[in-house]
Amino acid sequence: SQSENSYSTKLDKKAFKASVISHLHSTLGTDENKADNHAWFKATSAAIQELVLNRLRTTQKTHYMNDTRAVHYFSAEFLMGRLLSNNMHNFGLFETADAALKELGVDISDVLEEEPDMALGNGGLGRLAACFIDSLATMELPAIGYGIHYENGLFRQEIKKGAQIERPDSWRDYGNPWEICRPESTQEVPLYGYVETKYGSNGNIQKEWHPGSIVKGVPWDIPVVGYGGNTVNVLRLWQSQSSSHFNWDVFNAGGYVDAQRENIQAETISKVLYPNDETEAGKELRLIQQYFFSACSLKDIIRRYKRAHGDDWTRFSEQVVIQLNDTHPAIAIPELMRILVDRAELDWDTAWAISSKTFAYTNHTLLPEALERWPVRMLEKILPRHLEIIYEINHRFMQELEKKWPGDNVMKAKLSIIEESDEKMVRMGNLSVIGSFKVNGVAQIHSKLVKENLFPEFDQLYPNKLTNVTNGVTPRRWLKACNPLLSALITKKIGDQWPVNLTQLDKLSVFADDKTFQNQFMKVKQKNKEALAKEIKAITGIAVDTKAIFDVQIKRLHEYKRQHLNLLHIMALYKRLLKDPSYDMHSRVFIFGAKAAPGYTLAKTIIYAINKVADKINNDKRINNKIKVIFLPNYRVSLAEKMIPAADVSQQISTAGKEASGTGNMKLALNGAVTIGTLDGANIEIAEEVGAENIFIFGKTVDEVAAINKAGYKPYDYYYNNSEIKALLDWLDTDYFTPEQPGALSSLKRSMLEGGDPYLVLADFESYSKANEALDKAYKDKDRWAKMAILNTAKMGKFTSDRSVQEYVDRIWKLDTCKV
Ligand code: 26Q
Repeated sequence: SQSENSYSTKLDKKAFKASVISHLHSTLGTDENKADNHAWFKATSAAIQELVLNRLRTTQKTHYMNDTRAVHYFSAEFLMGRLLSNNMHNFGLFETADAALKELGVDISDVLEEEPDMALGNGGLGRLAACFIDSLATMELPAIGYGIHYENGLFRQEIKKGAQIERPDSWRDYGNPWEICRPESTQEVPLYGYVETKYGSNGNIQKEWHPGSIVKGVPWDIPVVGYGGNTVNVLRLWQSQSSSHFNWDVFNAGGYVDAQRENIQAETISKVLYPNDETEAGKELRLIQQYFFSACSLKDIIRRYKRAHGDDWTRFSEQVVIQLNDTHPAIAIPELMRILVDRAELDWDTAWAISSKTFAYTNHTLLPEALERWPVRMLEKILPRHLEIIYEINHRFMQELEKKWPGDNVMKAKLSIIEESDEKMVRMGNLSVIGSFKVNGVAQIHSKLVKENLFPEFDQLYPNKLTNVTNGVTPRRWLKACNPLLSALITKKIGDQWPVNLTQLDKLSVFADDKTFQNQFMKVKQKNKEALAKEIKAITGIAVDTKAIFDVQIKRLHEYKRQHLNLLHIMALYKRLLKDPSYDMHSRVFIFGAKAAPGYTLAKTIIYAINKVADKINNDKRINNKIKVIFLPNYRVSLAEKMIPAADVSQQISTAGKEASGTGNMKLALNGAVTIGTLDGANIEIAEEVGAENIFIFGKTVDEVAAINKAGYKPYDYYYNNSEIKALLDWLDTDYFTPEQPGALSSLKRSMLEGGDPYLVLADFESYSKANEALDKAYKDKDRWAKMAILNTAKMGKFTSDRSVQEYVDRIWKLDTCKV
């Protein structure tokens, strides 16, 4: 109706004020005089949520009436961050809300700060899912995100005496204004038990799984508002609940997760997000989590499909496409087969034809330790019928291989879903490739390595299955909302369409040499640096010079990301300054944000090392404040939104071939930071876009890394042949940085010598040091730097998640837009 469609013009300042006050009274039970910032946050969110829910109803009605094909994005993680600011921006109501709250005597930024992050993800993979559902709604595509309603998201990080401490993240303590519980759509999930063989209605052998226990999945819906506010899709997150009539078996969680567990209950399943990214946990509870949300989501999809199509399965894969965000939900493949074969009593070939046209799989990593494998024994215990189905899938696949490569058992062993090791394992990557119609990597180089190194035989067998879709980020959150000053400047120059058509940023290129524009652009950067400096002061007590280079490395702590290479270089600069106080360098503030997996000892040592080196450098009067090192605790989406607009330099320094894509690299460059980075992941494509003059590339290439490893890498050669490297590593072995704890950093030195330096830190050190010198020189030339910064923003058009999603739509999902 007309009134429903005039959503964005419906609320002027006066009406918005009235709505907030009405919610303050009737939803919050308080009033203008008593309300604190949190009450204002709740009331403002409620006012916005009213509009959100109207559009949600209209969207769902429209999708239902049009019986649209939809993508179902299955992900164990959705790193949503805060929603209020984004939802206001997407409804075009941010300025209205700002002005309305001002008249009520309330500062909107204080209100926004009240919102806890939805930290239901570890890092890149989880945030990518959040960017994709933002783009899907913005592009008016029928889509639903399916995941887990973790009671505790990624742990809150505290730094005590330089070391990381994990604390639980309870993001719903004071209620969440966005989520809606849908008890009417509760699903039941079977677990454990045994399989019975019997005769089905048509006289064929049928299998029936008699579960040992059943848990309930209760869905919570989070509305996902598209830019412009027309389409509102949903993110459906499942919460586990015990179902009264079954007993709950004992299972182990272990470590950090163990500490969170109070009792052996069904509720445990959705209690906590596993904090290990890029490492396999192999824990029973993790597998149960994966099955729990996959099974709930599939049942939900099938219920919706049957409402429209009854028992006619022939159109299922025309209506439903399921994207697997890594192998975490891969158990959905045998689960769909189980439903089709055991429940719907379709024959195997018919079922497989449906299933293998339904799933597509995204690979996010090549690191062997991150490739999921589950013990056969564990599957047998928890999901006995699924194990049988996996064996059947594998058996038929082996027959297919025999036809293609007769007698080639080496090939069969390689491609088998079952790894015949001492403890037999199920390889979820192989299952995903076999069970999907498309498999994609997340940046060109990564997808090439997926084809050539990870799955070369699969690429031969299925020539068009493996493909690339380079990642992207949503410019609504990562420029418009987080960097209002730069956004306003850009809009003044090129109009207001860039948030939905990011390649228009290229129109800024013609102003890259324009002195006036350079001044305006760098003035915005300066203001953002001042805001971050204030934040740094408030959080750490440390004052930083905002004329210094703000150099930022923000990402999970992992050896392959090489925060320790950055640290070694900082120590080198410090040493050079101590040796020669006139050493020529522009002052620089090195800012880190990183969480380490709680069980990853070396990663925690690197955090400790950064903090200890920081203490020493920050308090050393001899170096005249030339260097400051800041470690901001509890890095998360909302902190990223404050750091990224203020960055001059973006550190993207992974060992070539190890970072699948990276997405922080895109966010930073979009906000005018210049990258110092290796030829890895999406850095390569960023370099292509901005040009070699506007990025500092260093280090061994993928091919060089392979050659070095083949020849046998000898880190000691670098140690003995480069006196600076030797001095730096030896420095870690003294008590200079940790007088109260001698030897605390020795393990870091050892990892790069006896440990074999698996990520080639020493091999890349000199090249990194040179690139840093070039960067320092470039920064001293103000005009040159301004031009570089502008061109970084101007050339980031490719990296909008709208482009990524459009590629998925064209080449994988085959969806039509549905105007609401
Ligand atoms: C697996 C098993 C058990 C417990 C946890 C996990 C687990 C959890 C999260 C394994 C991996 C992850 C996350 C991986 C991830 O974030 N990968 C990143 O994905 C980004 C989006 O594609 C890329 O840009 C990054 O390069 C990649 O590292």
